[in-house]
Parts: sequence; structure tokens; C-alpha cells
Amino acid sequence: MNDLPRIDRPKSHAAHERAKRVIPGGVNSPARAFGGVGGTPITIHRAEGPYLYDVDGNRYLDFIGSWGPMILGHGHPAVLDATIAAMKDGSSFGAPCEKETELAELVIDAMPSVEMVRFVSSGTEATMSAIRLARGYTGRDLIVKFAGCYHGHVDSLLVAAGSSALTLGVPNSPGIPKGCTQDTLILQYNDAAQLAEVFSAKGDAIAGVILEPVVGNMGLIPPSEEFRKELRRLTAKHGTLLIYDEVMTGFRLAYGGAQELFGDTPDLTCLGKIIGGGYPVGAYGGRRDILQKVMPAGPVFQAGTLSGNPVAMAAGIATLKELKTNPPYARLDAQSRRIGEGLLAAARDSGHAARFQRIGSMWTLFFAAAPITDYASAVASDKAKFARFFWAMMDRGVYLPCSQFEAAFTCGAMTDAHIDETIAAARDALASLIP
Ligand code: KE4
Repeated sequence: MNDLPRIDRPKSHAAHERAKRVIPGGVNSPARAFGGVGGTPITIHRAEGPYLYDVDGNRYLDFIGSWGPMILGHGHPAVLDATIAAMKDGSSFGAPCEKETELAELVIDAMPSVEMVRFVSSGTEATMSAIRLARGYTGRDLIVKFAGCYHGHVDSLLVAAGSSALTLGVPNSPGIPKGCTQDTLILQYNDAAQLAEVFSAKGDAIAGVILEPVVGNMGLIPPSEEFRKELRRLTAKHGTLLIYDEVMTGFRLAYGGAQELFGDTPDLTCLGKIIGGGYPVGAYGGRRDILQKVMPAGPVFQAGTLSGNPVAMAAGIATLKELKTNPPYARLDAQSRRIGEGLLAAARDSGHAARFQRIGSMWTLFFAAAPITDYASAVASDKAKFARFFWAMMDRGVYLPCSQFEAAFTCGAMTDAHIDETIAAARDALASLIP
């Protein structure tokens, strides 16, 4: 049976051809290029609630949610009202405004490990600044990251990177001088023994360890308890800063992020996505004694024209207040669990080896038989079959992340009927795939 896209999307094709003439690859981020699934990226006209609408008038249930930010769904009234009001007061001042302090207080209230916070305009800026701060605070140079984890396009961290770097086969991008990565040690996620080995040899020279506390950028990979606890023990023992990159998991897995879910206390936390409610916001925060090293309080430099932008702050405040007042987490967890049960049953009935890995409303269907625990097992999954499944779901009105190495996100605007529709579409799609 033909697995290729069944629905023609002429306006998306034309829009993409036009974009390619003036924007590299026709996209402003390679994650949207459909490099992992082939075909032409879909151009979106608008979004509302749980839906995306493309320029050809097709409607899709949206499981990307802008790669995480849209946990409330698109166009939530509280966020709309807050941003429109903020815009009427002025879109950018280049001077402090109280919305920055208000959002900082909400973040600090949500995450006990965060005693102070600095806002930036992207997750990349957050991790870049956190790495600089770890080095400035400890006076050390070495940084540890894990193969397959993605922390944005920071030179020193764009090695063995996940997400679109992995999808498009450039986990080590050209253009990055050796000098930028010579102090970056790459270890394997979930390998506690290797951690102990490296720390016994170099622990006192390591400024920081940065990781996704739950990986979304290799597809969904949970950490083992042993790995998490060994990481905290060894970093504390050697005076190394433990940096949780919660750009994706923050306010997603729980109101207090993965660190609330696991009861962990990192030294620094990076945030993004949900704290901007769909607007460009990143943040890094943590222990007061560390953050007090950030300029102008201390000597570690970091700056940004639109950091703390009042409209973006208003969106973040409205989003976090809604999440705090009406926490969706139990419902998102139950809906995502149901999706997993439905997709696994459908894969089994259609003869496809599959694994569904999930924490809360972050999940991934891997076409693999064994558990996916690290970079090697993730890249061994059947990416070609995932690509065919992606298009089969697209043609049935369900928009999944366009790569095996991404997490899908359920959102608060989805009802049980939407989940039923998704499971039915997956059953039909999987039956259409050649085993
Ligand atoms: P941004 O610079 O894209 O705002 O954040 C970088 C980043 C940092 N840390 C984690 C854990 C992240 O997941 C990200 C960005 N996530 C990707 C999707 N997996 C963003 C999509 C894109 O690159 O277009």
C-alpha cells in the first residue's frame, strides 16, 4: 500500500518554494524543515485551541505545540487578554518594568532551587549564559554534556547534539572551532558508571554538568534514578554545578518541572518555551550565591536588548498563573497515557515493533523493540518507518513532531474526544504501513 502523502497541499508547496528563495531551506529553524520525514514543510495559516490550520485549509490536531510552549493550547483567552493589554502599554522599553519582577517571582515560587533568575530571549541564550556562569563561578573550564541532549545552538554545546542537529545528521556542526569544544566532555546519558569514572579522574576540574533531566531531544528518554542520584552526588562532592536544562520540561512535567517530579535540587536551571507562553522568553536561575555573580551584581557578563520584554512577560505571567490556578497536569497525564495504550495496541495489531516512552504530557512512539535509553538506542530505531507513520498521521489530520528525535506534547485544549480521534487515526495509519 502506498505510504506517501495522500493529501495534496499546493499552497504549502508554493509558500515553501517562495520562502526558499529568501530564507535558507525556507525555514527559520531546521527543526521545521521536515528533514527527518521528507516531503514539503506545511505552512501554517493560523492556530486555535488544539488545532493548526495550514494555508490549504487543512486542520490538524497539534501535538507539537510550538515544540512545547503551547501547553494551554493556542489562543487561550487569559494569554490573549494579557498580551493585548500589554501591547497597548508599549511593546518594549529598554528599561526595567514590573512584569519582569512578577514573572521572576512566579518562577521562584514554582522552583525552590531557583532563588534568583535572569530573563533572556531564548533557551539557547539561557543555556549559553548558564554555562558561562558555571565557569565564572567555579573558575573552571570543563563542561559535561550528554550525547543526544540538545541545549540550543551554543557553540560549546553543539557537539553530539540532539533535536534537529541529530535529525539532519549534523550533531557536530561545521563552523565551530576546536577551541570552543575542547573543554566539552561528552558522556552517555543514563550511564552512571561512566560518570563515576570521569569524575574520579577530572571531577575537580569540571565547572558544570548540563543535561535534559528528561530527554525530549532524542525522542522521550527518562533518566534512571541511579543516574540522577549519582549525578547529584558526584557534582556536590567535586564542587561542580549541576545544571538542569528545563527549557522543555519546565512547567511541562509539573508546575515545578522535572525537578519537582523527581524531588531534585540542581544548582542552576535553564528555562524557556512555556514561561513565554508562545513569546520569545528564556531564563536561567538558581542559587542566590551563584546568580549574584551575574553582571551588574557580579562580574559575569550577559545582556540582551529584548530580555524581559513586557509583552512576552505578560504572556508568561498569564500562562503560569493559569497553570497554577487550574493545573492541567493530571488530565494531560491521563490523556497521554491513553494515547500510549492506544498506539501500542494498534502497533501490535498491525505487526509493528514499537515502544511508547512517556513522562506526563511528553511522549514519543519509537519503532523499536528494546527500550530507548541513550543516543545509541535512539539512533537505532526505525526512522524510515517513523517518517511513513508521520505522513500517514498527517493525512489523517494529526500533526506529530516531524522527527523521531523529538517529543510530542499533549495540550490543555485537547478533550477526550480528541484523544479518541488520535488513537483511531493511529490505528488506521499503522494498518496502512508496510510492516
Ligand atoms: P531555543 O533556543 O530553541 O528557544 O531553545 C533551545 C533548547 C534548549 N534546551 C532544550 C532542552 C530544548 O529542547 C531547546 C529547543 N528545543 C527544540 C525542539 N526540540 C526547539 C525547536 C527548534 O529548534 O526549532
